[in-house]
Amino acid sequence: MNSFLSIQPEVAKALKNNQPVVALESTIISHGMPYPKNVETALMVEAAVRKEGAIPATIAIKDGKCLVGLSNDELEFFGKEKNIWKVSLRDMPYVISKGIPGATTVATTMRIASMAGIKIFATGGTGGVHRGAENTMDISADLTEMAQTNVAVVAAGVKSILDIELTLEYLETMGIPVISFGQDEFPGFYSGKSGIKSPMRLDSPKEIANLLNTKWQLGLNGSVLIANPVPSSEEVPAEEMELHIKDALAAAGKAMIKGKEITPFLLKYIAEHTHGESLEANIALVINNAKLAASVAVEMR
Ligand code: PSU
Ligand code: MN
Repeated sequence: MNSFLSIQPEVAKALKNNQPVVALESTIISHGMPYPKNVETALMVEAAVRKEGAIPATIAIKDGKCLVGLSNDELEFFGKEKNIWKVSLRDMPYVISKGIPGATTVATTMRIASMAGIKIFATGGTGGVHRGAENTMDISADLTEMAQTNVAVVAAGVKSILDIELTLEYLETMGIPVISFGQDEFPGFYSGKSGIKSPMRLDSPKEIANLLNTKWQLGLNGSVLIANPVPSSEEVPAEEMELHIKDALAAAGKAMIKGKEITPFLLKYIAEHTHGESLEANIALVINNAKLAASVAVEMR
């Protein structure tokens, strides 16, 4: 086994016995939500995975190791500590060789999940092609990672702070199937709607499991994006969110926020300017995604 991996005994046992395991990311904890809501959410997400009959494996980096499965103390650490590195793929060798604590993005969580033998991963929204990417070239490494690593991702679409149509084009170019769960429309993260038709639709965890097994048995490498709409009781209308997103983007431009700082900046700005409404939607959708990922993991065996 890879000497940089440290798999929690419960997770290792589940993997060995071919039981369903769902990977979870830590950037959303350290950089995506404020303390203590972030830790409360992480615990609810893990509980949701267990309730569906799967084992949760939250992934992060600490003391030179890729941790697969975190204790409650470790979740608290990653939620509370201020100097946690946001680790995308390019940062991985740096933080591991220096022993810096790091929270893993979708890209890095997928890679570590794959090293551990986990097939499915739940998050809020993936990174993608940013608005204005034709000038900034800001395209998340989440997308290039999805092109090559065989771990499926359940998300509520791509974060609506991005350019959704360009992101879908990029996913098509990379050969990544995009499935909307239970609806024809591609979900819009805070809202179930985006106004954009989804490339494909499936209606049950069993059908999704079947598609994943088929893709990988065909020898087609890479991920599948399973887009799961936010529960309608918790959604924030897309038109309302759009105003906040525009404000947030303007504020980011003014403050000259760039690169890896942009996503955390926008999420924080939006949460503050919607009086927590967007945060509540974000929490509800992550839990909802964890549930679906666990049901698919159960069907995949
Ligand atoms: N979705 C959320 N909250 C987050 C993220 C996504 O609801 O914090 C994080 C994920 O870890 C994702 C990262 O991989 O943002 C993308 O960052 P960037 O755009 O810098 O690649
Ligand atoms: Mn970026």
